[in-house]
This record gives sequence, structure tokens and C-alpha cells, in this order.
Amino acid sequence: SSIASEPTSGAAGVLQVASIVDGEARTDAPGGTLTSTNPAVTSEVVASVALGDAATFVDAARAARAAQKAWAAVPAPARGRVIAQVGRLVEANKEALASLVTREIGKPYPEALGEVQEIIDTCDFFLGEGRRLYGQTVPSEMPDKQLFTFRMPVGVAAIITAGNFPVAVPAWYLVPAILCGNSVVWKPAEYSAALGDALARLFLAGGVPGGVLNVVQASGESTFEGLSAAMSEGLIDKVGFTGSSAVGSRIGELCGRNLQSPCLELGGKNPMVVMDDADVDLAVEGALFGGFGTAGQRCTSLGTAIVHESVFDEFVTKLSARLESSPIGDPFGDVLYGPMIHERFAERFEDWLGLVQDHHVVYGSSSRGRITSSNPRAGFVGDADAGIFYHPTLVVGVTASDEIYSTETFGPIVGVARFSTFDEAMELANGHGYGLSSAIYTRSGENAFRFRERITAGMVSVNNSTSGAEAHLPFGGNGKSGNGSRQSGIWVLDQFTRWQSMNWDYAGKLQKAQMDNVEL
Ligand code: UN1
Repeated sequence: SSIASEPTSGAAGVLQVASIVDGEARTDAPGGTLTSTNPAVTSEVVASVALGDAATFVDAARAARAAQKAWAAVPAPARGRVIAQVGRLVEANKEALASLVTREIGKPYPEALGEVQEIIDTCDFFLGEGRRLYGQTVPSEMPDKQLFTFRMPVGVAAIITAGNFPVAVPAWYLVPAILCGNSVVWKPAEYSAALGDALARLFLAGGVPGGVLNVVQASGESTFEGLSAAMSEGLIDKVGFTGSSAVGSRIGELCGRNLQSPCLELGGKNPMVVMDDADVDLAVEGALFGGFGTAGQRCTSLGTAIVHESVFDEFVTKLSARLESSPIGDPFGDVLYGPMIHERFAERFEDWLGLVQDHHVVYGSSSRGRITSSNPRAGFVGDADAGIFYHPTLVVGVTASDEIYSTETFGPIVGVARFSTFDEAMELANGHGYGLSSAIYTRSGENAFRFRERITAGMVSVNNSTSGAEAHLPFGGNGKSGNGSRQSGIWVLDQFTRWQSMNWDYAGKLQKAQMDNVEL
């Protein structure tokens, strides 16, 4: 069947989702069938997903390879117009796509609208880049000779993304990759298969040719197997991966064996330093949103608040009070956060709750863990028994030797550590080895710049939360958070293009570089 702009609805509005290779839905399911459910009401089936396997991935890579040269031959400004058209379609479907984000992964609706807006912003940015994609003219060592640089497309990009930002983060890869003249094999997270399908259909309906964007719905292991086979056949030129540091390191090994450097956006343990001169109320709001917004399931979520001893008690008391009064529940309601994305995230989160049980857990100690009618929460919005909801947990008195200090948790849990000197704060802010996002709360410009100089993270907020990066600044991390690659803005162009140099000699005689230079 050919791809129209609307996904097929089966019984009771259940979306029928399959891989899309060369513009054709692959409804056979060699990898079995998966059911995608609403994490706020797990009895509600969102989609039935026909999974592909490793061979589907290789087929998709072949289709991408076959389509790439013709796409690269389309002038970049015309590719930009296609991206602009995709942006307009996303805008026209903003509420529908945001509702599907809320239904399939439980992200509160206002945040889901913000996520869809990030796609629109990305398309806006890259419409303009289609008319730039600048190279340079460079002087030569010799007379009658001119040097140039050009950006070349990479070729075929394999993009593997996570379920917590199921449409914006994929768009950060797909939009620039396609704009730069590449073709793509995209593997969305299994938790967000319907969103992967919906976003891909908007790209195809906007005018991206079928072979230029292929979607493989498959398990992680099949994808790894397919990626590895496609790479050994020379079908993949670039891998972009957003997900855990553990999987990122496997992808990195595979790419290394194939002499490729992937774009890796991995985990975070993002610190927030609260100085003695901070606006504590503002810092509390930053911790509430950064740590508990999206149920802590952002790679930029706050890990540990590192608080000066003089404001420590005030900070903990105020943050506990804000948590106490913040509604949690139905992500279509007015809530601080909704459910965990999937039962698999909840299982890992339960492990964390076990690990911190000996700590001083100030909030949620009497009612911790899963929110149900037998472990209720005042002010819960919706039906607690129907979904995967968790009480917020604040772990007070975290030190560098605690496991929770140095490991990403991906759930509604925040550690609070105490410091007295700036050096101690910086040691705690960097010592876990991640380096994605960070924040400092202070009224002093000097503190802010000293923090910026000494933090190893790729992103720094002053008096704002660790999460909420804008879509046109470089996004990415260091250490365990990635391999130094950056997405977004002009910086991502270095992921999806390679520099080509050219020299043009019009002297009419052979001039030898490094030998026939003009003597001064
Ligand atoms: C992620 O969690 O993978 O900075 C990305 C933010 C968002 C992106 C998060 N704009 O929180």
C-alpha cells in the first residue's frame, strides 16, 4: 500500500503502524507484532505495530542508498522548501501530533505542544540554511590559483532515537540530514512507534521522497543486527543515536570498527549549583521543573541540586512544599508530571527507590513508589490504578560516594547535596563524569562566569533550569554524555556534511604547492 498522509485506523481507533521502506508500508511482521499502549491508561491500546527485523533494516538502507544521489542533486534551496513544507504540515497538525505525544508516552499536553513547536522551529531554521550551506573562498600560496571549500552530503544516515522526545529529537536529526542532501533510515523507539509513523508521514506528505526517509519499526536488538549488516555492506555513512550511555558505547564500538564517527547524544546527571546569594524561590522553581517535569525523563533533567549550606534547609523545605502541592496524574490535566513512559522505565525506577531507601528521603518517605489507590497521593488527577504513576522523591544529603550521585535515574527523583566552598561545589558538579547540561543559581556575574569556565558540561544555564535548551544553540555533551558531537543550529551541519576542498589553478603552467611559493 502507498503512503497517504493519514495513518490507518483499525478497530476502535487503534493505529496500524508498520515500517515504511521506499514509501511502502511493510505490513508483514517478521519481527512480530507489538502493542503500544497509553501509559496513563494502560488498558488503552494506541497502536498495533508490525515489527520489521534486521533484513528490513538492510532493505531500508538499500532504498536509502538508491535514492540519495538524486536527492543530493536537488538544489539545496529547493530541499529547503521541502523542509519548510514539512514545517507547515507539522504546524497544521500541531494539536493532533501533540495529543498523540500525550497519549503514547504520557508527556503533559502543554509540554507536548512545546515539543511539536521544536520541530517547527527546526524546520524554520533549516529553510534558511538551504539558501546558505556556505563554503569558503581561501587565498592560495601561489598566484593565479584560488582555493575553495564545499559541504558535501555524508550519504546515508542511520538515526536511532529514544522515546522521551519522540518527535522533536528525531526532527533534530531528520531535518538537517535531509536538508543537507542525505537519505535516512530512522528507527524510532518502540515505546513511541505510532509517533514515529505519524512524523514520518508528515515528512513524506511534505514532499520528502520515499527512499529519502525510511522508517524501521523494530526491536533494539534487530536494529543493531541490521545496522551492523548494513554497515558491513557499506550502506551506512553516518549514525546518529540518542539514548543511554551503555547503548551509545555499543554503537560507538560498531562505528569504530567501520571507521565511522557517530553523533552520540547520551545520558546526563545534570547538576544545579545553588549559591549562597541565589534567589532561592527561583532555584526551587528551576529544580521543580528541571527535576520533576516530564517525570524526570529528559536527558537534561536535573540530577543533583548542589546547595550552599547557608540556604540548604530553606531550599529543601521550599522544594518539598512545592512537591507536596503539585498535582500529578492525567497528562491531559493541569499536572506537574504524568506517568512514566513505559513499564520498563518504571522497573528501573523501582530499583532506584530500593537503592535510596536508607537515605533521608524527605519527600515521599511515607508515601513512596508507585501511586495507586492503596498508596494514594492527595490531589492526584485521574485514575491512579490505570497508569504508571510515581510519587516524587527527594533524596537529601547525597554525597559523591552514593550511586545516585553518579548514575542517571530517568525518573522523578532528585538528589540534594550540600557544599560550603565553590571548589567543593565544582567537584560535585563535575565528578560524576557526565557532561550534558548544568545550571547555577546566583546573583553574581562573577560566580556565573567562573562556573561556566569550570563546568565540563556542554550546556550551562544561569538562573534557569537544566532542561529546556533552545533549538538553535549547539546541543550535546561531553564525557559519558556523548562523544563531543553537537546537534542543532549551524553546528549540526558538521554531522551531516563533510568538507571538500578544491583548488583551481589558472596559471597555465604546473605550480607546485610548498615548492613554487612566492618568495618574500
Ligand atoms: C532529551 O531529553 O533528549 O533541553 C532532549 C531540553 C529539550 C531537549 C531534551 N529541549 O530539555
